[in-house]
Amino acid sequence: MGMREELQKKAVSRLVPVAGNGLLHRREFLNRALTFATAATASSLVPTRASAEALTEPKWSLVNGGPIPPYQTPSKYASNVVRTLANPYNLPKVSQSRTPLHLLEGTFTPNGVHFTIVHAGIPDIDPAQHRFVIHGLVRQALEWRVEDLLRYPLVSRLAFIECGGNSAPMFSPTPIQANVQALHGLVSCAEWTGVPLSILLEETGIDPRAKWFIAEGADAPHLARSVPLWKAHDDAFIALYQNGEPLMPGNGYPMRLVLPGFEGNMQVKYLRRIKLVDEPMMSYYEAQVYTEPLPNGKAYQFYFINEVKSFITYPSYGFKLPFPGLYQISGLAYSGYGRIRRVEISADGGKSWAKAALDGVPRSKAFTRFRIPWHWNGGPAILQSKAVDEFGNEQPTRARFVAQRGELATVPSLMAFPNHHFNAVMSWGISPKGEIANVYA
Ligand SMILES: Nc1nc2c(c(=O)[nH]1)N[C@H]1C(S)=C(S)[C@@H](COP(=O)(O)O)O[C@H]1N2
Ligand SMILES: [Mo]
Repeated sequence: MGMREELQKKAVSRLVPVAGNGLLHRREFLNRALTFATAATASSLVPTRASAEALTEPKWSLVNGGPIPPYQTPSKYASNVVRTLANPYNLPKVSQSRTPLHLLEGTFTPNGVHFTIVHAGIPDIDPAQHRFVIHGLVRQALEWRVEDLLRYPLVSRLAFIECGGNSAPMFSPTPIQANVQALHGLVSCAEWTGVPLSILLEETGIDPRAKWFIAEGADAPHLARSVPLWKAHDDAFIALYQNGEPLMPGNGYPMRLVLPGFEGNMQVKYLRRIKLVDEPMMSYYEAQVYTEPLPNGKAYQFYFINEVKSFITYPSYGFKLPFPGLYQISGLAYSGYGRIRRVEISADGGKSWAKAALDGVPRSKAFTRFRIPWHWNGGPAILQSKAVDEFGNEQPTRARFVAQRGELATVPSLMAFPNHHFNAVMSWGISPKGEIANVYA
């Protein structure tokens, strides 16, 4: 046994599993600092003895560095942390780009890699000429320019946005081997800043007959969706900033509707008008595309809320565990209803569960990062995460989900969305070689 293995073996022998197949207590590392302070011999869980090389000056520390660009982009060594494009040649059809969630940490999605879906390309909107109108069943129709909106009290909040078609490959009858980005990359989370819609509606006045509002974008598809009016009184807002800077062109510049927790398609970008109406308009995207086909041949209409969901981002398909030992499981959980209350992790395909540590204070309708240490003994394992939100909504098993919502008869293409709103428990199978596969458990 090498020195590395010996050091790690010594450290691992002190770890106490809390659930089957090597799951460790979520506070193992914090507790360890206490218990190990009194231990006679040093032992590290990720061990390498300090080498002479590590104590030598590296070459970049001996010369002047490069210039500062006006707008910085990631290190060239992190050039793999990019979106994947479904329509790279910008053919006149829908374009999707997926967030590399398996290469990110924390809970904010950087603006450069926030997922984007546009149904007819990214419009080139001059903010000085853009007008936003509220009309229909109001006392008085009003319009605003960007500079007008900026004179209102702005609010900032975290919110995830998820396309209803995210995770659609999970409806496949057999598991599709693809990474987190390909399977679940149509969700991102940002801090959005803007003006509450309720404030603007106070100014236009609301006709009591109004029950819905239709939001429409200024881009070519004139994407329009009906939103129940209660959402305007609740937490809908017109966002102008994304993670502190003006909205990105792909995410709605100069303004978009944010409907925290609602399906991405309703969060109309390039927002041009909101019309108050007494009934939904049954637009293409709500009557045809984003309805929910059910096994009995009927469809679930007006499926607005993205339900409680989680997935493990590491380890996941595409990574390989190099040797048995200690690993940190990490992933994302979120619910369109509110806060994440807890996330449970299994390493034995759902037979036993342990609570993951939640990073920071879970925020409503936003990403929550979960983590738990795991000692992989080199045998087969199935990793799963199951999130529960503050209202007790729990992610269903895939079997239960599919019984209610159906699955596809044939393996779909990764880009097709033949069904929507998949939120069941996901499973990563680990082979004794350390290879990771999408499995149904
Ligand atoms: N005006 C307009 N709004 C739009 C779209 C669009 O093509 N045009 N795409 C919708 C879809 S399908 C989704 S999933 C979300 C994606 O938001 P994002 O691109 O900011 O991630 O925007 C929605 N709003
Ligand atoms: Mo979407």
